[in-house]
Amino acid sequence: GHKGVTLWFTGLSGSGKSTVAVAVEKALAARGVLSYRLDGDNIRHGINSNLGFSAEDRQENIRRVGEISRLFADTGVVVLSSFISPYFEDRALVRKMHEDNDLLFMEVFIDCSLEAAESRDPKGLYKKARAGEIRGFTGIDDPYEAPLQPELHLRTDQMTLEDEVEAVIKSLQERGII
Ligand code: GGZ
Repeated sequence: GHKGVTLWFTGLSGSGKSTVAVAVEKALAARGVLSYRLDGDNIRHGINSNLGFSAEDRQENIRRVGEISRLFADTGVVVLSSFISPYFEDRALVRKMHEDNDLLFMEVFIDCSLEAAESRDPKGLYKKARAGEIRGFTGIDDPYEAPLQPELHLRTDQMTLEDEVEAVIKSLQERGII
């Protein structure tokens, strides 16, 4: 068996967090490793549907998601959590929740220039933010505090998805998790 762990993907909207998480999920499944993905799509429409994007609401979003990740990790599953999680302090709290419970936590910085993320703009949200139709959009008029010492740093505007998945799998192997 393997130890439970949370891989915490942090980065701008459109940086590729969910894309990498989906591909890692597939690569783990191919190795017979059970994983579970958490992201805005299954969380912000459900348990966190009462939260918006103020600093306070983002903090509460991340706190709840951190607790959910911790519970899943405790079952031995590899948890793949993808949230912008723009604040150092909020990510540090999630790390502490895991470490206080002897659970592994790996912060994966999905690093992509604002220019590249904005040019992808899959949902047209950057365009709306630039037009002032969305206020407080991360990277435009809201902060993103980049991790200083992430366990993994993936530059998605310079790497292939295949290489990114390989880097994640390799770091799980090096830590003896899989
Ligand atoms: C950032 C926003 C905002 C604002 C809506 N700022 O590209 P997406 O659409 O699918 O990813 C973004 C998602 C971010 O939710 P998170 O739960 O990951 O955020 S946080 O960790 O900061 O709590 C984007 C959409 O929600 N979105 N408004 N103002 N992203």
